[in-house]
Amino acid sequence: MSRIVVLISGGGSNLQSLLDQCQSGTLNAEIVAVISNRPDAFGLSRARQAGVKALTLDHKGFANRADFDRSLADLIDDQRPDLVVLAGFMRILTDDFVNRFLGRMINIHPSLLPRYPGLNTHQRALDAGDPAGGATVHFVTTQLDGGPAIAQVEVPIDAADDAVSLAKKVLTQEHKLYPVVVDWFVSGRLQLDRNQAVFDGTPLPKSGRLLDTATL
Ligand code: NHR
Ligand code: GAR
Repeated sequence: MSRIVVLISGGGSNLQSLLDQCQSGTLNAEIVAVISNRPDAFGLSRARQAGVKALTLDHKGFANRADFDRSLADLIDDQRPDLVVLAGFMRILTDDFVNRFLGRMINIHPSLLPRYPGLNTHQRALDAGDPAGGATVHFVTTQLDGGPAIAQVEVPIDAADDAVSLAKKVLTQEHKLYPVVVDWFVSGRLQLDRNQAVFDGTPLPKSGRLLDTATL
């Protein structure tokens, strides 16, 4: 069974969705550890509640990013994961770190990449008058939120939406999207090949596969 390490910084609702699907057997994988850079992250309690090892590596205890990232990478390697999953992890990772886990680390980002890499994505989509927001799962590369996309979901933006309501709607879809992509990876259907995401032997389109919210 595939071993997964999940990195978080906060609430961990995406983590919860993955924990639930591992627990129910829908996802044929074991979350062997959850690591947070913030000691107060609620997601750590979710891990403990599920009987999963919960670890904190506080970035505030390090002089610089390179030192923190080396310790984090060593801690991850200790867990012998097949896949590293970023789920609301809020620290930019150094090139050395990314290269250690290249091809076996994915992130979920709350926008329709390549639109709005970085932070504050929902407000930026609203300010631009976009008809839809969404989320993207991508391989993590040294290009921030610029690694090859694997899959997306779209969420329509209504006139009444603000950043909070849109974030909530997108997050609900993230909870469905992320386990699907993790399943693709652990079942051997998904690879990173020469900076392209390959699914069932076929390169995926630039923005990944668009999954229909109705069938997720
Ligand atoms: N690192 C690399 N190299 N590549 C990616 O694609 C990464 C990454 C690290 C995190 C998640 C990403 C997101 O989905 C992610 C992708 C944090 C920031 C950020 O600016 C930006 C993007 C993402 C995560 N972080 C601030 C920093 O200085 C701190 C912000 C805070 O602590 O609240 O690290 O959006
Ligand atoms: C999610 O919307 C995720 O896409 C986003 O933060 C939220 C985490 O929620 N990630 C980022 O913004 C990464 N910079 P969760 O902790 O409840 O899963």
